[in-house]
Amino acid sequence: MDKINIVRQFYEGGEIKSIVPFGSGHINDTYRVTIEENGETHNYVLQRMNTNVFPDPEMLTNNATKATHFIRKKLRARGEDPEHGTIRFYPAKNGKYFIYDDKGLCWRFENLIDHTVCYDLATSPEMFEATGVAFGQFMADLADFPADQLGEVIPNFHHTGIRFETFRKAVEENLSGRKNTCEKEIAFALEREELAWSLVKKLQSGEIPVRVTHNDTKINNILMDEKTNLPVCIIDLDTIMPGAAAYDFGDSIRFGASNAAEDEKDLSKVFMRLDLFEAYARGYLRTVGKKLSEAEARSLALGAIVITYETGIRFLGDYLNGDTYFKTAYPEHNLVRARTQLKLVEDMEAKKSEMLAIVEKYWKEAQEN
Ligand code: GN1
Ligand code: MG
Repeated sequence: MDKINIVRQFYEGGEIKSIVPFGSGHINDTYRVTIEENGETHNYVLQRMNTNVFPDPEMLTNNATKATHFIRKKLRARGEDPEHGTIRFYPAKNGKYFIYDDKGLCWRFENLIDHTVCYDLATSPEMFEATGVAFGQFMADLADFPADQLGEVIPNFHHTGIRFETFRKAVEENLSGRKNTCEKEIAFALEREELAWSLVKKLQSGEIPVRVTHNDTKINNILMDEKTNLPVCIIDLDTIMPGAAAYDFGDSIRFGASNAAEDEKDLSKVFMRLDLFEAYARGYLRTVGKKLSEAEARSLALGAIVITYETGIRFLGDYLNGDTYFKTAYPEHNLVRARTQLKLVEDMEAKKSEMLAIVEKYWKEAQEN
């Protein structure tokens, strides 16, 4: 079945003008579909889901449609436009939100909100602060979402302790035979086992609460208005699951407060910008700070280090396994990604007291308002 026929399973109207690769995801294959209808041109997203990573598309689409439905109600209550603030998935002719084609590949189709763009890096502190507001609002909107309605699409997704064990196994097995090319990085990662368990322990002891979280809060998972560069809509709801605020906050910092791309080869360019950290923390804590305990607020700074470490050992583990999980554009891609993450961990460790002071400042400010 070609892509036009696949689109037609979901959408019958108009004339399909183009279907082109879109976005920078590491897991699914994403295409932008342009359709001309009644003299207007609209864009849509066609996605081939990676069923090795997401083996249960039914659960996946269930989670995403339930969460968007819930958020739409919140937007309506605030007088905001629900069609603008959330993605809408289209049911296929089979009545489900996904189809399998004749090759057994799994597809879904959704709208792409007009006049929006995605960024891989924050272009200004103002933009990043607004991103903090958007993800803060997202968590606040889902605060009363019944977590038991969400399937765990990828079990233990941000259980960094289990991620560490998986990484240690990848080192031991050395399936790719590449271990000798990354001894320094492996040693750096193995030395930090304690970090892997730090947030997990806080969750297990109840020091910080379990919340419904996005779990992939990269800045490129927000559609920005093409004119104002301000957030319009949070996308990629594939990993909405119970989790911790610290992981979501931290993942935004890992990706968006870095001075360079996730796969920058020149490590001298890779460090965390404190001005961007502060901008995000301000936006986020001014939005949800009042709902967080002091311990939870303090865990946000640790969250940035832990999720960066987790992402680093996932990339390095995949490199050692022979690149079976993340898409790569060249043989060392996962190693290059792992190096940026571990460099960021080192840099954040050095800046930890400043990060803590910033979150405390905005958390306290939020309690007074
Ligand atoms: C993957 O495909 P993408 O870019 O949305 C990964 C995230 C990682 C991210 C690293 C399901 O997300 O967990 O943080 O790459 N998603 C999954 O950039 O594993
Ligand atoms: Mg994702």
